[in-house]
Amino acid sequence: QKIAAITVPFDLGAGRRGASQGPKSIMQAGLIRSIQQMDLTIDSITDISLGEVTATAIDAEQDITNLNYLAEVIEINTRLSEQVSQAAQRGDFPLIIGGDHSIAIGTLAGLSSHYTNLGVIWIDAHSDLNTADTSPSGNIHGMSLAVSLGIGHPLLTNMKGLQPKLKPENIVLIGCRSLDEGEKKLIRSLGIKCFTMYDIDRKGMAHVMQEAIDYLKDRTDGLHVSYDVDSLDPNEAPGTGTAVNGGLHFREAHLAVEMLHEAGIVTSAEFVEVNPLLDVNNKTSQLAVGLISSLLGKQIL
Ligand code: DIR
Ligand code: MN
Ligand code: MN
Ligand code: MN
Repeated sequence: QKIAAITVPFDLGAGRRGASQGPKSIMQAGLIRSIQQMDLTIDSITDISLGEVTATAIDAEQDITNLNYLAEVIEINTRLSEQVSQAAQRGDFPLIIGGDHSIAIGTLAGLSSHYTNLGVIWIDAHSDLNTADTSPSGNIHGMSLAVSLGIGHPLLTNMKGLQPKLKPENIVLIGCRSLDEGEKKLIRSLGIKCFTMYDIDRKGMAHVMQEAIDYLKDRTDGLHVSYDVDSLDPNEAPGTGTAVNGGLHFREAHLAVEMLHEAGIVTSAEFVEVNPLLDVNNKTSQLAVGLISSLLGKQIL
């Protein structure tokens, strides 16, 4: 299968700048070389630019309180969703490189029409299930999963028409350790499957991933992996905007994607929130190259 790489140098969904330099830095860390060494074919590399942003899509009637850079987030995600949809249509494996996590809105909008039961594994210290009403920051990267469930501002949830893009029972959260009150309520009320750091400590990553895979494999007809590098411990991934202590270790983080590859059920992936401005010796970009390669099938032996 061919890989359609899509780079999204966008960071206005986050509270601090720098994730826009993620794609360039991950490329410089050798992503393409690493993929080619596995005898995989990269069909195309498409860079999504923000382009000209007019606020005309947002009319004066609409309440945009606590939605930072809404017009820009809509613009980039609309462009991204188009490219992701075309890649999926061609039968390629869409590989999206962010950028902050708000770009999951466009990725999932682009994917959803190609599946009747799209599954998502959301690996993240956060759950990104806020709305403008529950968000402590107004940063849309903390809202992208809620938006994909059809919960949030209509200009976001209505992207590409059909909504919601995901069903709550087709989502698995992995690595959570920083949840806002509204997010906790939503996880409970929708019954979203959630493996927190507690569960990972208690059961081990291998057990957790096997449960997640078994849970998703029969109920879904496609599986998207949305990998926020802040799921890792800040010692492993210092180059990210909202680092939280007590995260995944290097080996747990790799085991997760190795097991996903082995399961053979992944149909698309995105890696987000690498912020080179906060990084130490490009450690986080190099880590991202390793994680992406492992997801695509890189093995030690
Ligand atoms: C926080 C942080 N829950 C917010 N979210 C982040 O602003 O909504 N998501 N950093 O990745
Ligand atoms: Mn996130
Ligand atoms: Mn996060
Ligand atoms: Mn493998």
